[in-house]
Amino acid sequence: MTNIPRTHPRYESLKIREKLSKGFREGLVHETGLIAHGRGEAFDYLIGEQTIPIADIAAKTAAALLLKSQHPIISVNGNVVALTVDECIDLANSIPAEIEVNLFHRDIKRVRKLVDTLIEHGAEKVYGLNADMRIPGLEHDRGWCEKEGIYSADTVLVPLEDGDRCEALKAMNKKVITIDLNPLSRTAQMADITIVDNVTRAIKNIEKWIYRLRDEDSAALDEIVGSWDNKNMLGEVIDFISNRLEGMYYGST
Ligand code: PTJ
Repeated sequence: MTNIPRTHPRYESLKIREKLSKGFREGLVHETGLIAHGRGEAFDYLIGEQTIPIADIAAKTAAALLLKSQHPIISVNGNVVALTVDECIDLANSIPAEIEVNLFHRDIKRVRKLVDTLIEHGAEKVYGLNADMRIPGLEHDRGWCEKEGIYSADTVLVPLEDGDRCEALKAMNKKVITIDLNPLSRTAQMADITIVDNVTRAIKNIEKWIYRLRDEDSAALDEIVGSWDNKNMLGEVIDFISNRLEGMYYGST
């Protein structure tokens, strides 16, 4: 690992890159995961590498929905495990929810490595190795999932998702929460709740809200979820980025 001084202005961003490249060398991250990260990083730059206020409200709404759910699942891929293995386990324990490894570029060796990594870090049960069902309408291997896991879940948290799978999960009447730095992506547009934030901040933030909301009654949670308007929120993110760029270019008024 390169020794990056804490004083470096891009310290956090460079540390995230290091984690991902380590994950790639260890066989957790698919090679295209590095490219996908670059796209996310560009959007993170545009929002100022911070959790913007609307993303915090999205995380709160996601927490309310997860607490309301009967069978919530956190679906993880290579990038998510490489960047946030401990955060995902803590979040799963706090809800409680279960975890399933579900890959875009499915490869059983990588699934096994990811499951083993999650178990080594303390996850009790991880689905994904015994995929016995298919998500209807999804071609190729990324449609495989476990009957007791994603297949029977009522809510799926899918960070860094591809739009097709998000759409197919919704067609199965599941609620889909995603974390995607790109507010223009098809996933961001398709999900019930989109958290436009870096997965490295968002997972911890959802957990913060789980602890804050866990004693609320069902009606209060329903109200939080019911007042969410995902399309409107995406518009707010675009406005946030536009205003920020305008301020940077013309100077703030
Ligand atoms: O491990 P696998 O086989 O499941 O593959 C994972 C990748 C990420 C390669 C696969 O799911 C993929 O190709 O994803 P996409 O379609 O490129 O979408 C990734 C989305 O995540 C893009 O919209 C990026 O902007 C966004 N993104 C990338 N890094 C982050 C992110 N969003 C939040 N936090 C990040 N760190």
